[in-house]
Amino acid sequence: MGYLNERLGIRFPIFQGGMANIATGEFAAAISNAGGLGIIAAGGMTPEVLLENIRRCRSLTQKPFGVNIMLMHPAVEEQAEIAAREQVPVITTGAGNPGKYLPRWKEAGCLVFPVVPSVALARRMEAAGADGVIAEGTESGGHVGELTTMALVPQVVDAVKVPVIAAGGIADGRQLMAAFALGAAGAQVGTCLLVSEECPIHTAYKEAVVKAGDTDTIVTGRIAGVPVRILKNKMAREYVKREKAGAEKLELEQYTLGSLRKAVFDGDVQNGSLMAGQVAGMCREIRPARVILEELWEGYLRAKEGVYP
Ligand code: TUI
Repeated sequence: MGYLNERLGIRFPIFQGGMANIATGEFAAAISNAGGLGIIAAGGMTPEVLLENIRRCRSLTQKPFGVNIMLMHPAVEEQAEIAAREQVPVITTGAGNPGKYLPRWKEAGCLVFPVVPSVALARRMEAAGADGVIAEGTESGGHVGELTTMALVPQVVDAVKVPVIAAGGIADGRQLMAAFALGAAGAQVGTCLLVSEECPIHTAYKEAVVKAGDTDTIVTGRIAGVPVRILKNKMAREYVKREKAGAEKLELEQYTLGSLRKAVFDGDVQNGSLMAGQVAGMCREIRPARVILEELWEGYLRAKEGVYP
């Protein structure tokens, strides 16, 4: 048993990524029951809905689970307080610096793992009392930083003493092995779980991930300061065209407003924002979450013995 498994009471040292508007209490429970750490994404939920999802998750699993707080959310203060009051076992954060919430979460007994895109934020989070950090490379889907997982993870590992979880570009056993080789204590995965049977996104979104190739993602919003990796489609091409033509940030925001929900709930694969990482090209089948996680782990064990793939 590794350090993270023991500390958290999970079978595999694998976190499920936040995934706003996607990761419900039911989905998080399915991932926890499959041996990973399921995580409810507060992004896209009102505080009341977050509370319902935490209760639903608890009713569906005896295993530990987490809540991801997306720090750009307008109701972030209330969500942060709900996570503390409910004493959720693990809190992860994304898209900002959660420093002001850390004392409250620690007082409530939660284990806190902020996503960090840089060494500087990793150091600050360790000093503020984080239990570990998630070093997420730009290969990830959704809101991304600049550095790749390969460059970021070892630099964060060298800079902090707390455990580092690698994220971005991990979908099979070879990549998990590589994450451990870089000094990570575990991995966080999102894209490979988008194609799980339990994932509540529209089938058309899942099929678009299954069909995607290696070069089929693009980062929109770099100029507006909100870089988001999505599958290439009509919406992505139009966004990038407007961005290059010097469109106002407000116009771009209005254009993307609600586009993630269009993809997730309506299955609109042309006008929706289909967030996915660069490993979409390796996610070829829709399978139960348990099978995906077990294969990831067994692939790692084989890779460790020098058997590829
Ligand atoms: O947060 C994510 N991925 C996400 S959030 C999301 S919802 C959304 N939708 C549209 C626009 C924006 C968000 C979809 N995917 N990953 C974790 C992550 N955190 N990536 C990058 C960061 C990050 C960036 C800057 C974390 C901290 C940070 O710090 C800035 C500071 O204040 O120091």
